[in-house]
Amino acid sequence: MYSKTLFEEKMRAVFDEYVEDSSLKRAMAYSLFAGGKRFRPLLLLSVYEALDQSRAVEGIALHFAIAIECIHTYSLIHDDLPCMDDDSIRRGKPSLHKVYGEAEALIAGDALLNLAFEVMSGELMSLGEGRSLSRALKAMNYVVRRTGASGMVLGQSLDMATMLAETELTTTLVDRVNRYKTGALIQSSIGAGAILAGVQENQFRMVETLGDQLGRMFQLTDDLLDIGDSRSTSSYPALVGVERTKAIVQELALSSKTLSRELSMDFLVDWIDKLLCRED
Ligand code: GRG
Repeated sequence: MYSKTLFEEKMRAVFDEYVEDSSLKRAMAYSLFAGGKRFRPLLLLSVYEALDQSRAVEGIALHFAIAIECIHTYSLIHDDLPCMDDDSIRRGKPSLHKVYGEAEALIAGDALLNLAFEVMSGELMSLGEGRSLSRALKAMNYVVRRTGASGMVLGQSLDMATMLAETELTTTLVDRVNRYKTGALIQSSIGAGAILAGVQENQFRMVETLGDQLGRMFQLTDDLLDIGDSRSTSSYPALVGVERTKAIVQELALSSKTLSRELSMDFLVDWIDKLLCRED
């Protein structure tokens, strides 16, 4: 199983291989290697490892995991910009735009998104015609779709609208924002790992449900950590209270543990327990 350190070493090597030296590269690296839990890429890799004993496309899975972290990092860089959430600290350091300026931060985010496509498609080209290629294409399509206008980017747009108070807040709306903004990328990670491992269609539907539950849990635990942040008006605790939010998290933990066991992803039971007591 990949450790965070090993994943970061591999990501550094791929980053250096794909990106030529420039001040843009330094800006991208500032955010990409600023720390972070690497939860999503390690999720993708662990799901792949749990479901594919043959490890036939392990190298592809690694490149997809790196792509997911690039997409996650671009979304954080853009989210921190003054025109969005306006955050000056990210991963314990000044946000990228505070150091490199808004224009360069915007561009570095764009470049990380492109890099994700480059790293995924570059690996596809190394595959001959066959089952592995069709799985990898399907996984790439899944990641790209779930992080775009039918996924994470849509979630950000919905969230911006709620922050501008253009829409009345309801739990249904907040759930929708959470599902897209946070859940879709987590679903992409678990889904891509499962597709690369070759899961069957009926099993994949369960994987998507599990991704959705993990995404909701991740966002709600984040909301609970952020209580007191006056900008978090669209958070669940602000809407239904802390106790009710904690109860929902427990329900999600229970059902996602059951689903993990059914899908032979027992390692997730431990991860879910860690998520329940996360501090960052
Ligand atoms: C700008 C298109 C676009 C999308 C932004 C991810 C996102 C959508 C916004 C970030 C704001 C936020 C609080 C999102 C909820 C998801 C979340 C908790 C992100 C932080 O992820 P962690 O905790 O961060 O995994 P690290 O630094 O550990 O990688």
